[in-house]
Amino acid sequence: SEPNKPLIALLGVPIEIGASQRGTLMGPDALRTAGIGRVLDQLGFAVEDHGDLEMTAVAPSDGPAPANAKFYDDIKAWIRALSEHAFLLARSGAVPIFMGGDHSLSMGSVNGVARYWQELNRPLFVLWLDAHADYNTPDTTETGNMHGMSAAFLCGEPGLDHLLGDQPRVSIGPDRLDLFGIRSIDPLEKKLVGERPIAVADMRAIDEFGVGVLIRRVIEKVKAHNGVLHVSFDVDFLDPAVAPGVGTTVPGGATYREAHLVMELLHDCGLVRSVDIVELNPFLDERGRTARVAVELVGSLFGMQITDRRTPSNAVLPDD
Ligand code: EXY
Ligand code: MN
Ligand code: MN
Ligand code: MN
Repeated sequence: SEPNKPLIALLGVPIEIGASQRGTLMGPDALRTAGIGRVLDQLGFAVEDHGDLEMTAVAPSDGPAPANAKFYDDIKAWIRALSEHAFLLARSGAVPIFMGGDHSLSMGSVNGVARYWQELNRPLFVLWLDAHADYNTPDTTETGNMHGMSAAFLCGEPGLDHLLGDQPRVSIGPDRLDLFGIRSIDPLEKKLVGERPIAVADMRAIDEFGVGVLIRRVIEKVKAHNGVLHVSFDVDFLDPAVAPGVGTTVPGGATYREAHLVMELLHDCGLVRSVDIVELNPFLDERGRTARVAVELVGSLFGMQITDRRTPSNAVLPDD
């Protein structure tokens, strides 16, 4: 890559067994076809595409798979390989963009980058853009699909304790998770979230306060802790009318402009150091429409602006 151009590392993670619907294994290539590399290159980044995560041989089963965690042994292999790779990419100084693949991949991507930031003693915060809380454990899940357990695992909840094997598990803790766009949560999952210090901006909060105020609050919190931000962008955060190509659609999601404003504000804050783009299912998409919207949103996250006019945060948030 050319000198002094900020470096972005693309890594495809073609996993689908964490989801209920097959098809997210085609997500990475759909994002490539929709031009994710070209958009980032045009924004001035040096873009390295590392291809798709290669599957390493599964470690011999180190204990019985937990009940109610479908395809646990296979997902274990993905997560262990991805966590190691994510750690190395973060340590290389690149901004890694993990292209899914279903949301179970975040158990590896976030764990890996969190391991790097822990070495630098910088707290890692996670913004979870999603219709779902993904805060189930094997004990609370109604489906056994592990893409619904990622946030809980990353916050240190029990039930998947051997998932990473001998790799360090770096829990971010519930106080560093922001659930944003939630509109579908299971009863036991809702109870568990309610018992934890998790910041939740559900769709009602977004309707009442607007994404501008709510995202600024997330940014101010990260700044106050001298932290860095990982954006875990589940494409089903968007309204199904905008993003039909996902396996678990829920009506009443973010509009096209709400999603762009989220990304534009995140770009302006300069704190985003890694990204997941997950749950894109080209098999359910309509002529690549969802893949294209996802790539446009990544463009906004990395600096595509309408008029390059920035609004200072104090223009919106009341002075304390
Ligand atoms: N809460 C449901 C479950 O646990 O199966 C649905 C989870 C959907 C997960 C997608 C990735 O956001
Ligand atoms: Mn590589
Ligand atoms: Mn999700
Ligand atoms: Mn979701």
